[in-house]
Amino acid sequence: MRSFFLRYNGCGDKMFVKMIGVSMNQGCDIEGTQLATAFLKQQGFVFEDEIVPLSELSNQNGVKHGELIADVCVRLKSSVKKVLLARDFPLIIGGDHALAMGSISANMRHDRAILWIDAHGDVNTPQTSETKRAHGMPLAALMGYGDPRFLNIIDQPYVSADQIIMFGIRSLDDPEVVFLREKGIRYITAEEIRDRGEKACIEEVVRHCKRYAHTHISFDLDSIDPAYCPGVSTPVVRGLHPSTPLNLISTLFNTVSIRSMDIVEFNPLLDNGDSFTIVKETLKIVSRKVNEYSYALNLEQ
Ligand SMILES: [Mn+2]
Repeated sequence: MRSFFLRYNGCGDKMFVKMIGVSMNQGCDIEGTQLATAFLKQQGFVFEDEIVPLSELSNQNGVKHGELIADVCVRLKSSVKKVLLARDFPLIIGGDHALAMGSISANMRHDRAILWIDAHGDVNTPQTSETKRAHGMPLAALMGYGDPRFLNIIDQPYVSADQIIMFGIRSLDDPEVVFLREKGIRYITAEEIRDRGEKACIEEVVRHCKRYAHTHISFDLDSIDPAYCPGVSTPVVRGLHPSTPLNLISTLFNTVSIRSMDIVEFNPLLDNGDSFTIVKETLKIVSRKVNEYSYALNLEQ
């Protein structure tokens, strides 16, 4: 299988999607997400780079595997930067969601929207987190709140609340609700999507993203209901139908400039094939949209 798709990127060069695998599960401490890259490679997907955690580093200061995760994010950040500098499209494959501290900090700009598709808020800090797992903390860290080792990854100015819009949320800890309300972050819950309808909610996200030059999408598969997407480490019931985030992502690629994207929390050990299908569908959308002409990846296997 060849790698990837072409589009003129304004400089007369062709744009390629470059997949970067992050073989990390230490942010959630449940077996499986660290195997996603190896699984996808077995299926024939081509990766530009793979970030593998170093052997166990210090586990101190409250956050589980904090040093190891910070190290992974620093290396991921430079890998993503390299792809961006070549004017290609970085597609980061998790791995748990803690990796977003690395992928997003590679291109921290005030003119960029961040779309966070997730069941969870991911705005805990070491003080508020009950589990002390880093995959519940990346968005707070990107805003400047969290473990100093994580803040070291991130360049200032930090992400501001205005830049962020969240979609599919339905599992928030009490301190996360306080955080989101205090900062004024717009989060669209799964319930609101059912009540107001998918179309109206997608339109709201599009309006948000249009206010910025570029958008980063961070797509956590646990936004989808576990009945349709069982291959995730921390499932939450009453989630989205798979078509909802896929329609959202497809609409955004049609209407705004998407510059980078994460697909996280894919756990092949817990999957029955349905989550893999959703990953492939997502990759199809990205490949078709990034390449105006054709897509070289054969995803019809
Ligand atoms: Mn998440």
